[in-house]
Amino acid sequence: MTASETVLATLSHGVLSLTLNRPDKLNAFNEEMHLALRAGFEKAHNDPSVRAVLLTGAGRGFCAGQDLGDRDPRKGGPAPDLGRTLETFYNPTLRLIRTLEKPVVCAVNGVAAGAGANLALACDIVVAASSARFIQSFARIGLIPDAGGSWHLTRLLGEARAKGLALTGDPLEANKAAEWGLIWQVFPDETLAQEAEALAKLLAAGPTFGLGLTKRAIGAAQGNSFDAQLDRERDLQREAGRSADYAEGVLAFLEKRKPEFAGR
Ligand code: T3D
Repeated sequence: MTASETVLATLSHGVLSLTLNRPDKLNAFNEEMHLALRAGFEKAHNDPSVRAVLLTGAGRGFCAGQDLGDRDPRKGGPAPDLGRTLETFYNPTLRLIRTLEKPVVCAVNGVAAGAGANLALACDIVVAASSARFIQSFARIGLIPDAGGSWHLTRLLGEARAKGLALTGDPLEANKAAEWGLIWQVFPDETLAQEAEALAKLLAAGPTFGLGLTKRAIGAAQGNSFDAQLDRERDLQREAGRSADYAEGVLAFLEKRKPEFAGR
């Protein structure tokens, strides 16, 4: 894993905590932070001792998207190829998050703007501080919602709300985001970190093999017909039914004790 101050990484109780750490820039992405975050999610894929991931930001913001200091037109030269930067830096990490067969909790501790907002939306369970805001800032600088934003907003909110947010760039307060179904839950600012950690620990101690398959099933549902999805559920349930976690879950129920899941 890349050692970098721009993303702090710790592993405890099966939870890999990744903290975006450029607080003076509201954790805007530079290339170093991109690579460090990607290394974090690669570790989550490759290390069986990681059972869940908790993503958050240091300081008063979650993430302000691309560091616009690195896109300063006054520096001269040709216009940047933003298709290339998405393909090289953003998209690999977003794909790692979506395909990770372990739960990813995102604790949005403050403003989440541009690709920062959409990074949060790519995570499985998004919780936010009550003071947090989600801003599709792209509209303010002539860009389109990227980092999966056009996909998540449309699916989670429907076209009317997706277009309202994306075309105006108006901030969406955390409470309204939860009310609209964009995120899971809102906590008071003072308790967000503690609540998010407790949730990540709970998931990490759970039947993570089955939780990974659940992620796969829900991901597939987006593009499947009902019939195709029933077939998919049959196949995934077959896999889940062969897991040690399932045997342990049933046994613990019958023996009236707490299950001890191994994530296998
Ligand atoms: O380029 C590509 O590769 C394509 C991909 C693009 C993806 C994108 O994310 S494009 C969208 C980029 N992001 C934005 O447009 C958001 C810009 N930031 C803001 O609009 C505001 O900062 C916020 C609404 C997020 C927060 O406002 P506020 O008033 O709470 O804070 P602030 O004072 O504006 O920001 C605090 C500091 O962070 C400030 O620095 P300073 O003046 O104290 O030295 C500000 O410049 C810095 N900062 C905030 N966002 C960015 C940033 N610095 C660089 N890049 C940023 N995105």
